[in-house]
Order: sequence, then C-alpha cells, then structure tokens
Amino acid sequence: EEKWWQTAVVYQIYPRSFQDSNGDGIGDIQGIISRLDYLSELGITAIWLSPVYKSPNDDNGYDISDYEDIMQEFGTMADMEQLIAEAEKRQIKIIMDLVVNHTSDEHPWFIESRKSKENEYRDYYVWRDGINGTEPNELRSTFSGSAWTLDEETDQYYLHLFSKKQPDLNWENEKVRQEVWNLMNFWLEKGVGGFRMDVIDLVGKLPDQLVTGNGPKLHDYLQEMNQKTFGAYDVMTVGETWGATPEIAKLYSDPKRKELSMVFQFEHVGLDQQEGKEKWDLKSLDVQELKKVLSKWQTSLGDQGWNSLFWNNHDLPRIVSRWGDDQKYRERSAKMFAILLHMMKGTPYIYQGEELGMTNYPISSIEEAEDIETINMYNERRSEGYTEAEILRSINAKGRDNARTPMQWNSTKNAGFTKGLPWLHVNPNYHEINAEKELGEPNSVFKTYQQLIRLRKEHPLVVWGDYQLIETTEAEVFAYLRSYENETWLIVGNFSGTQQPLCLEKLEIQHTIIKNTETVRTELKGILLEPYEAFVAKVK
Ligand code: GLO
Repeated sequence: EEKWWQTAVVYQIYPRSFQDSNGDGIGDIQGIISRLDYLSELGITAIWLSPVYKSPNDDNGYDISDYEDIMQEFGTMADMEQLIAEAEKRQIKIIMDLVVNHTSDEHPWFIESRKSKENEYRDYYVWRDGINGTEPNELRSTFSGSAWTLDEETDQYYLHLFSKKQPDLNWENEKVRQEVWNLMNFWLEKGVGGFRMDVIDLVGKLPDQLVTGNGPKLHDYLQEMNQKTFGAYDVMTVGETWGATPEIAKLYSDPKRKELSMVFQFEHVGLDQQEGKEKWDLKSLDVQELKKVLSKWQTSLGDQGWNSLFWNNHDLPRIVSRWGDDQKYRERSAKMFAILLHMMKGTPYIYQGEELGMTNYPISSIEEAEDIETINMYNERRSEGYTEAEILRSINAKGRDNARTPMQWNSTKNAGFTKGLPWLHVNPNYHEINAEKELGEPNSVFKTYQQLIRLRKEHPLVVWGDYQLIETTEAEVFAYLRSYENETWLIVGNFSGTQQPLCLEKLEIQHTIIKNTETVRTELKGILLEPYEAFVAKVK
C-alpha cells in the first residue's frame, strides 16, 4: 500500500537561520510563513522543522524546557498554528523535531528532579552515586568530556550524553514514557504531519553496562510509542539513528513491526573520518566506497524499509564544500550532487540553502564559533596539546556552524535574512549566491532542484524503480540504472574536477532527461565526461 511520504520531498528548516521577520537577528515562525510560497515554487511537500519549542538554547533548541510552548524568539503558539494552516493550504506538511532522549536542565521535570533523592521526579532522569569521588563510569558526552555531572544539591551524578544542560531522560520509567506520549499527542492533535526523532537510537540505553545506542528495550519502546501516539494517524516518522546498518534499519521500519516509517542512516557521511576516531579526525573521501555504501542501502531494505536520502542537515558541513568544488565548479558540482541523490529510491531531504548551492563559512579563529559541540571540542583538544591550526582545520571541514549561517535570500544587507544584527555571520558570498538571483536564472542550482522534484512527481520510475549500480572503469564516475515497467534511466555523475572516460557498450541513449553542462550526450561508447558532469538519460 502506497504511503504519501514515499512520494514526498522534505525540506529541512533550521528556524534560527531561515528568515527573521522582526529585526532581532534571529529567524522566526512569521519569517517561515513569509517564505512558504518560495518553498511551494521549489515543489517540496513536507517541512522538517528543527526545534521551535521553548528552550534556553544551549544547543539551539535541542534542549527543550517546555514541549508545549514556543521559543520566545521564534513567536507564539498562535504563530505555530498559523504556520501549520498556511503550509496545509500549499499541501505542505509540518514534521516536528522530537527531542526526547533528553530535556533542558531548565525543564520543570529536571528542576524538581535535582531537588532531592525523594522527589517524585527523581526517576525521570538518570542519577548515580560517584565512585571514590569520581564519575560513576567512563561514559563520554558527544559534546566532549564525561557524560556525568555531579550535582552538589544531592551529591549524585546525572547522565547527559550531550551537554551538561541536556540531562538524559530515564525511559525505563513508565511515567516518563507516558509524558512523551502525551506531548506527541498534543502535537498530533494540532495537525502536524509527523516527527523526526532526534537520536532516538539512544533511548533504550543501559548506562551501567556502558550501552548507549540500540539498547535491549529500544524497539519495545518504539512499538509502544506507535500504539500510544501516531499509530492511528497518517503521518511520517523518521528516526535519527547514527550507527544503523541495513539490518538495524529494518527493525525500525519493517511495516509489520509497527515502529517508524524510515530512519536516517549515516554510513555515507562517515566516510571522510578516520576509522574508530571522531568526526574531527579527517581523511579524504574514497568515491568507490561511497558508491558501495549508497548502493548497499539502495538494494538491501527491500519491502522491510524505506530510504531517506540526504547529503546535508544542520549537523553536517555543506556538501558542495565537502565533496564538491565550492569555487570554480560550484554550480556544476552542486547540481551533480542533486542529480545523483534525487534520482535514487527513497525520500529525499533538502537542507535549507542546499537548493542554492550554499557553501561552508570559513572561520579563522574560535571566537567566530557559536556551536557548543565545536567550542567544547576546541577546549578539550587544546588541553590535550593539539595545535590551533589543526583544530581550526577540523572545524572548517566538519563544524556544525558551516550549515547554520543565515539563509541567503537576496543581495541586500545581511542577504535579506534580517534587518538587525544576525545571530551568526552571514556568508559574504551572498551577492553571488542567493535565492532571488537563482529564481531569475534559467540554469541555476535552484532550477535543477525544482526540475528534479518535478521529475519525481511525474515519473513513478523515480519513486518505485529498481536500482542497479554500474561498474565503471574510473572510480570517480558514479553510474546507476533505475528501471520500472520496461523503462530504464541511466544516471551518471563525475565526482572529480577533471575529465573522466566512460564507456558503456551495452546501452544506447534515447533522450536526455536532465543535465548540468552544455554538452548533449547522444552516445555512451568511449566518451569523456566533463569535470563534475552529471546527466540522466532514458536508455535501452
Ligand atoms: C544530532 C542532532 C543534534 C543535536 C543532538 C542533541 O545528533 O541532530 O543537532 O545537537 O542530537 O539533541
């Protein structure tokens, strides 16, 4: 049975950086509403909204102090209801970011919990005694340092797999799960189109056994969640699952198990990181490996799952700067990434500004960083003896601020993002790269995304067709076939800044469907691809 989210294209909004409407330098909900027509024009059918709930912003909204209220800088509940209604008028669904592995330490539950060992909210969180005056064990926070912080009030440690201001909820406590179901139902009743579930693979943790991801009760909890909340609604749910393999993905998304619609897998975005180390420990991408990993995901889920397709999100650097060329071949390489991904099987996600080919923002000193993950890592590595230059290289390659700079709307001051002082630096290349300019050009990156979305809507082959990787002589040429009911499309992308030979003896081009160069391809035997060239052709 076909689901609406299988044909959807999702656009991720990071509200803080999307559009400011009141001049405080921070994006807001009215700003988003004012840009819905732009999103309609692009053609997307759902918005994944990064958190808009009340939050002290230690981690830009991923630390929530009230799940049923809106962050003051972003607006009010009335604004939020208006956003849902205005989006619906344009056939766009709103997918809420569900951050329930942890809350803010300013959430009333935690304020109560830390008061005394006897408090009725004590067991909402994970409290342990220290051992010989130090942390209960060696669990580490994703944002550097120990995952345990001592709270003087009761002389016990609480667990936080992220920042100190993000205490982990104790999902073993039935009352905690009931609170989560309640808040989810609150949003479902408001008419949202589903949930993106932040680090959901962590909620079954067993901290005493050093188990964080994929704990033994994880899937019981998700089945319970499905029954108690969205199971009765026609919504989409996507879990953020960092370590997922295809086998693990099926546990979440096999329709028979009644858990989630799909998960985000991150295997491909870990390929430029040294084995067993942190994301900051860089290595260059091997395109052959990328082809292998993406193809494995394309072919292994079968009817026990559904892929989510993405290069970018608010945690990742911009793809054109990361694996493309953000200078000479910026537009062409941005389109190459778009074509390769949007022709795959699954639900594509576009992160704000990706459709313009927005680039990373290079920083030259730590003072320019805003992100807590980056700042904590910097301090930790400085104390461990890394050089300033080494650390800055990692930050420029992988830091989360890269993708969080304000959306580039036009060439007026601050790229049209705000009339005030932007909370984070605007990339100075906004005169070159902005939405207004790209809407006016026939061959912009925006137009390529728009065309790709249209192709997905018009051709069932793009949604349902089988996927087959083609072995090419050159490692840097990514080629695959999609086929559906006697029709076959060939998708080719050159991942390098130099010409690359391609020879496909058995295929004949019937006509080109989309491309990113002037070159018109009529044959496939012994051709030389242009740098970053990509095209899609109907073949036989
Ligand atoms: C990635 C999240 C990230 C949050 C973290 C804590 O892992 O998307 O942005 O900082 O999950 O909520």
